[in-house]
Amino acid sequence: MDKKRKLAAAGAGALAVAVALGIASTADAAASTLGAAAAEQGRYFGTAVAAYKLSDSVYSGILDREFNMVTPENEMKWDATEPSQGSFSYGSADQIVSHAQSHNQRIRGHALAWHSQQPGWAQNLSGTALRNAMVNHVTQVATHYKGKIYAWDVVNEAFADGGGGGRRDSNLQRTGNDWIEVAFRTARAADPGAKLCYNDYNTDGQNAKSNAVYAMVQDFKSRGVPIDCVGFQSHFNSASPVPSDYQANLQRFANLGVDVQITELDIEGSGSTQAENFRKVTQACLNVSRCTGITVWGIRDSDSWRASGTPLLFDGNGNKKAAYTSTLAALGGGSPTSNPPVSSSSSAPPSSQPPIPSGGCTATVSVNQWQGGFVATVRVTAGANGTNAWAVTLPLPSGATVTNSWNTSRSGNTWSNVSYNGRITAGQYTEFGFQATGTAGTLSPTCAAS
Ligand code: 9MR
Repeated sequence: MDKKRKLAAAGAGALAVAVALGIASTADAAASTLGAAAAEQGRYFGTAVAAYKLSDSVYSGILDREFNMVTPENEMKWDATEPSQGSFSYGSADQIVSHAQSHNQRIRGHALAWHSQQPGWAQNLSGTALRNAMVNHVTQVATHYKGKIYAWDVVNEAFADGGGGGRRDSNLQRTGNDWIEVAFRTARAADPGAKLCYNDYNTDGQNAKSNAVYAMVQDFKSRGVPIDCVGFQSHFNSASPVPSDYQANLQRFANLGVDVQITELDIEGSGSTQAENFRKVTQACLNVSRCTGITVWGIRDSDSWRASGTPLLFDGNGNKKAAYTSTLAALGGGSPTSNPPVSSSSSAPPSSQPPIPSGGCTATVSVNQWQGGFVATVRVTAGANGTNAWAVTLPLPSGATVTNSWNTSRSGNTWSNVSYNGRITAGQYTEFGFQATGTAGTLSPTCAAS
């Protein structure tokens, strides 16, 4: 039998199994969207969003179908959120947050402290007055969004380009070299449940600039300055291509004990070259276990800050490009035959004898606890036969109250898969999480698969 027919036969066998078990076909098909495919890999797939475009139905249709993480493109920046000193304006950012929350999308906050897009009044401050204004800004904005943010870009683009390996000159830098750690400590105090990231560009490969960021993260880790993640913007074009050591660079940061995230991905170009570049970047993230997700910097080419370079996954009409297909395939999604459902029973005898569906699953939990609350991330790993669906039993101590959750559906102490993350290939995992008030204590999850 040739390869194609073999795959088709395996697919048909698995379909019969699914029908015999009464399992919804959505749980069995390879994930057909970026967000669902990434979730099956224990990761997210996000995009930058502009509030004023949410009323465009093509735009929001793609957003809500494909993405499960959202970064406000400009709406949470200093100029937008504090246009005059001490007077905060959250309208557009709140619009994005409530849209995301009602569509099961998490939020990357961007950006608390940055030399650019400062309101005029801040640009005119210096010294202690600016330092105090920055601290107040971080406190106010992080408090306003407390409990709603997966990760904050606490500090953005603070290092200089070129070979010097130093800090970028800015009014913030001139308040003292410790301004970055002050911003991180302030953000942690305001929203202890959010991951705190340093975010930059031209740090995607190993070079003087990324070495300087690396040294800062290493220093923060050794002195207990709170930092949880590093964002790699990943704006690529022919003058600044995907570096050959991209994955190695992500890995060396992950080895410092932080998550890494691809935060503003766009790659100028078209056709198969662009598709291959997106595949490479996606694969690099998948190959680094602490690479928790990928965000592209806009939905359609026409939404891009560099629209003329057509750097995104959808064309101006909202059609999927070759780069979309290669990205989805790299995530393990796509047409069912390209990634046939796992079931040891696809070659099992006829349906009178129901095939054994499961090789079981295991669940582990990691907790980020702070005074009064915690975030739990639960990893569900499939046993030898893979899973079609799973349920994790996780009793919480009394006094703990869940305030929100993601990638799961909860009933009491039982946390189940949702439509897009029930099927896990043997040995692979997916992750879900929740935030709660109270104290986590020792959590002991148990997992059941079908
Ligand atoms: O995409 C953003 C664009 O709409 C703004 O005009 C621009 C202004 O600074 O910022 C763009 O987003 C930037 C991001 O916030 C930080 N990294 C570089 C991004 C592209 O310039």
